[in-house]
Amino acid sequence: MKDKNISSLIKMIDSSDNIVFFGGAGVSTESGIPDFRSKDGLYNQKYKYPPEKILSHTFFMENPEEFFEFYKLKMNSLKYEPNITHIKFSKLEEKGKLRAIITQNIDGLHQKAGSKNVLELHGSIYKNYCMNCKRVHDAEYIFNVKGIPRCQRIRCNGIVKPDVVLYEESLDGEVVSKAVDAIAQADLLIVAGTSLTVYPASGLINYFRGKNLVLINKDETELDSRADLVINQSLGDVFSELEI
Ligand code: CNA
Repeated sequence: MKDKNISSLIKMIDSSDNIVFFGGAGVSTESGIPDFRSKDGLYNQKYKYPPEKILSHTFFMENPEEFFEFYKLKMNSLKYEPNITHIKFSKLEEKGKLRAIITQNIDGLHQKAGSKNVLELHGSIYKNYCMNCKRVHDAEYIFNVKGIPRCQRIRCNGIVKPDVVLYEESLDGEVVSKAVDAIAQADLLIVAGTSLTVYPASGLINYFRGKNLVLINKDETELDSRADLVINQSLGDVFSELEI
């Protein structure tokens, strides 16, 4: 017999065709990519500087060499594959039940699982632009080149910056506006695998006016008291129970 909370989630999913999913780093931990704040997360590993400092705009501008050393070592998710949670959300979209995935992740795993309408609040490792001439470079080049990635256009030599939102940088207005619209129109919002501590991304949940707000996370979050259903389990355990 299924767990009571999981049965409630399944009922909510069955009765909705306007689901929006809002996720964070916890969605990809079961693919092997560490999150930030879990006990095995990046914030609990030792570096010369705290990760939030290295991943800031100021640090990038002042110490690009050290930034890229960290970025290439810790943010390279090219070899990872989608897990059961990515796959189930892709299927929900295919069936016409899910309208949008709003993710704080930069790993591209939702798209790798086949999802189409993915709003990446914090950008993606797959987009990289020369800061000088704007030429696009692929992620393989960034992660495999030695030292600071430089523009491959002849005589340009600009630094190629990953299009990921660093601390101190603002989110893309168009992506935010699409995310707000999707959340405001949803009747079921599933929030999962996020500590909800990174702003302004986590504030977007305040736009939800629909019927059911579900929070799925291993740890408690500040929004638990506002949710109609809270499931403190691993996402893999929850979504492997969903038959789609
Ligand atoms: P976070 O602050 O690290 O929180 C992750 C949350 O997920 C924690 O509360 C965990 O308890 C929970 N969690 C971890 N694994 C699971 C699991 N298997 N099942 C259920 N819950 C789980 O990460 P947030 O996303 O909240 O913070 C936002 C940052 C993290 C964004 O800027 C991301 O870009 C950044 N980030 C992204 C990736 C990625 O792209 N995969 C990896 C690491 C960090």
